Amino acid sequence: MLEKLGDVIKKATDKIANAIFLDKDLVDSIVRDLQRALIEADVNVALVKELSDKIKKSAMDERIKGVDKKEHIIKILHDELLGILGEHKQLKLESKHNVILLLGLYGSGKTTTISKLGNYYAKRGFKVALVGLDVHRPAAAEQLKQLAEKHKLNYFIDMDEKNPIKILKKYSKQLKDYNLVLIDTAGRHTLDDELIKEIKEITKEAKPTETILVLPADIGQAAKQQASQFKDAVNISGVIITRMDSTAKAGGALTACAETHAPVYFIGTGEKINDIEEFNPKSFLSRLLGMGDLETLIEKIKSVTEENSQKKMQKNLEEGKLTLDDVIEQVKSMSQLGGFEKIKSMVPGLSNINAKIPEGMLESQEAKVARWEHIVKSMTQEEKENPEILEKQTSRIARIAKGAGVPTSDVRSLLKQYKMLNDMIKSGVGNMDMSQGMSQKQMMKFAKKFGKKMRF
Ligand SMILES: Nc1nc2c(ncn2[C@@H]2O[C@H](COP(=O)(O)OP(=O)(O)O)[C@@H](O)[C@H]2O)c(=O)[nH]1
Ligand SMILES: [Mg+2]
Repeated sequence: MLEKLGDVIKKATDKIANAIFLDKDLVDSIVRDLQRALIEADVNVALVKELSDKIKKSAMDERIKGVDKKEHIIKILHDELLGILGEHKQLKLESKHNVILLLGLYGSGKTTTISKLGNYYAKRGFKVALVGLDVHRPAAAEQLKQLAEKHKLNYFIDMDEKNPIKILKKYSKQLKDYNLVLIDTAGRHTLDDELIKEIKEITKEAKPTETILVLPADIGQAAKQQASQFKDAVNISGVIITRMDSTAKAGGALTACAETHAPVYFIGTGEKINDIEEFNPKSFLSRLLGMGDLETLIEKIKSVTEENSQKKMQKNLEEGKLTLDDVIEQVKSMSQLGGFEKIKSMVPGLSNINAKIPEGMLESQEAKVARWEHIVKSMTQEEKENPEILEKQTSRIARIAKGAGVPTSDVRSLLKQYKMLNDMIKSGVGNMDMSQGMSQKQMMKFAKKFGKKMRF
């Protein structure tokens, strides 16, 4: 997702940071690279020009000199990029009853997003109901049903009813028992009068607390026109951008929404149920710049791990100390999170390490994790909490292996995994100022230490 743009911005900041003389030629060449990459990401030319002018102006500002100047330019670049990404606004949810209506054209990702949102909020304790009002395509209700059943979400559909208002009326009483009602609607090829009429009728009946437009990222800056059209016709409160993973034009879609002042609540980053995240321009930018983002990682971990182990792991992550249970939980969650590659881009510093996990490797982890769970069960409480004490303790390791019915090499491999993740968390997250990212020096040290070891 926007990797190329991220690379160019990273390179630009490196060039600024490493320059001995920050002369006009250098600034011009950096700005040219940035312009090209931003336009490739489909960001509006006028926005790009504004951003470049500001960078050039601050670079040539004679009042700021030396290191201050470098910092100043990087800060301007950061702030300008943040500016074009828009404000951070979250979906407003009351504890009692919320009705969220999802709108959008054909194939924008409404139904997929409904199930992702349902799953996301069910994991956060909401009692969720999905309602299918796409009455025009016969397969639509079936798709919603399948997704809901797969992810154990309650759903309300009526395959024989062609009037969405009647469906709403039919279930209105039952839906009162849910504190989050997510409504899937029909799309069209364009926003025509018929669609507007239908949406207005549904709105009148359902009284949504939030009306969200679903936009696919691949339409790029055309998102601006679509967002404003929908905004004019039916009062939308925010946007969800889907398919961020499958296009280089996502920059256009994001900045277009900011231009129309339509807050982006969530972004869809893949086809799987957990491929959705709250859009926070600041963390998005940090990731784009390769600074990593602990907040988002923790958010993701939250949605795929059990409620009570979450808090503990979050605390442990923040304190830079993992337990063996956390390690097992983490490896288990990885495949659900979208693999190590995805996690890597979220942990500060890790994104710069060239440690690739071979594809399919994570799938073969399940059996291993099961053995690890046996191993942990064979440990004493003290050993569980401080696995360090097992280092070089051959007899203890043999005892644990025997208890778990596994070879000692398995115990050692778990201990190694534990040590690696723990060290990684400690040096990658623990001592870092999140707003600054890692320094070049820290990064090199880190990469040297872990680059080769990053194997499971
Ligand atoms: N890669 C990717 N595909 C997505 C994402 N969201 C939706 N899709 C796909 O987009 C297609 C259309 O989605 P659907 O939910 O049926 O759209 P709808 O017509 O608006 O309900 C499906 O093939 C989805 O799997 C996403 O975030 N990433
Ligand atoms: Mg649909």
